[in-house]
Amino acid sequence: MMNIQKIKNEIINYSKLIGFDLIGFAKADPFINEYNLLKERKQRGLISPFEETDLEKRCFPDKIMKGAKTIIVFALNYLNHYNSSIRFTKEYLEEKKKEGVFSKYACIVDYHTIIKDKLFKVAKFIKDRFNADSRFFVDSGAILERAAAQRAGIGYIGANTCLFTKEYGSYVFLGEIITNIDLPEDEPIESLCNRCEKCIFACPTGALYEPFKLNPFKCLSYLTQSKKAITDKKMIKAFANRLFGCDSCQDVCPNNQLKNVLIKNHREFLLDYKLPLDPFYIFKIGNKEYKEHFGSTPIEWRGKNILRRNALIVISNAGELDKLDKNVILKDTSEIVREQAKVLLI
Ligand code: B12
Ligand code: SF4
Ligand code: SF4
Repeated sequence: MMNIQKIKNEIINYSKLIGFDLIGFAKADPFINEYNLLKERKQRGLISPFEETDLEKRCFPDKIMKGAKTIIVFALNYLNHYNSSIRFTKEYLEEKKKEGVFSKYACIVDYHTIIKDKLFKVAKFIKDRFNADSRFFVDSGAILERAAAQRAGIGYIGANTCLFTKEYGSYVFLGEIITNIDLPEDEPIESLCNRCEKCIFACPTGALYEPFKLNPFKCLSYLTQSKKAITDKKMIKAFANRLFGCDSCQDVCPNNQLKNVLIKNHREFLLDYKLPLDPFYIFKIGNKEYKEHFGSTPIEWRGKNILRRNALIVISNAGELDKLDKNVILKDTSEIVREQAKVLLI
């Protein structure tokens, strides 16, 4: 068997060659602190539907792969010349009041596809070159990606619960490979979170109810994807003109200011057209146009009517609901849109 440091270097070199920005290695040991944290979250009813409910699976890597020895964590920067100018600050949202805004991760090509493709290649490389088994994950509820990234020295977790890298701030997607080769681990890095709490003050809904603690059900990133009408008037107001996703707690962080972070401009994330931002157009969008505009973005999988529900809220928050025919929107073919219309018209 080849020297393990050499194997590690080969994996790093190959991963960089196919475009990953950061690669870190961690032991596939249990995540005990996180297990206790998740048990507490479960008791408080704070596990979102996007998460695996089997906490053992999430915190004990050998429950997802027998003989797991190493977790290799990958980060990919997603800022480019199209999305990096979008800043979810109060001023920016106010300036764009009559237009909708998409968060930076949402208005580009779906990261699941891009990262899965790269992880598949690395897993194949590991199999072909070292005859070792691996399993890969991106955004699957089954692995705590931020905790794994922290352990692998990719970055640190800030008070807004995001994983920050020194190079790219928190504007990175994460992916992992769990393998049965025992590779040398990397050291966690020092945190640059100065606990200024700018992220907490910027959160418009109180979802970040204390540093490092997030209530997913109050988070606008969650609510813009939820399959129910938003009934709480305070939440509706806080929605402002968000069409999908929320970046407020990231964009205000001193460690995420564009002068401090690198923009990689990975071409594979770029759409070759601009997304429509007019909430009226989006509200009336047909299936064909929805597919054309959003088919390759991460917005697509939630379906057209969730985006139309969000557009209706944006129109209402801009004080322009009277431009739509009340009787038509109350009889919309989509139940979620009808329910939202009822709430907004009361
Ligand atoms: C469910 C989920 C959501 C939910 C809940 C988010 C949450 N914070 O829990 C919702 C829909 C709200 C969401 C929103 C977003 N998400 Co999300 N989400 C996930 C998912 C599937 C699971 C997250 C999870 O396990 N949450 C449960 C909590 C307990 O875990 P945690 O966030 O890791 O919490 C850690 C900290 O709280 C920390 N901690 C707790 N106490 C303390 C104390 C101290 C002192 C310290 C240092 C740390 C610490 O330990 C916890 C465990 O690691 C992951 C993918 C994955 N499998 O990990 C993506 C993931 C976390 N999401 C991601 C993204 C991009 C987002 C958004 C930025 C999207 C957007 N722009 O709208 C927002 C960010 C909102 C935010 N502030 O977190 C990326 C994050 C990348 C990064 N750089 O951090 C991930 C990793 C997906 C990916 N593969 O890239 N998400
Ligand atoms: S805004 Fe301040 S408290 Fe929040 S993550 Fe950034 S440095 Fe930490
Ligand atoms: S993504 Fe938006 S709503 Fe969610 S915690 Fe951050 S600022 Fe709050």
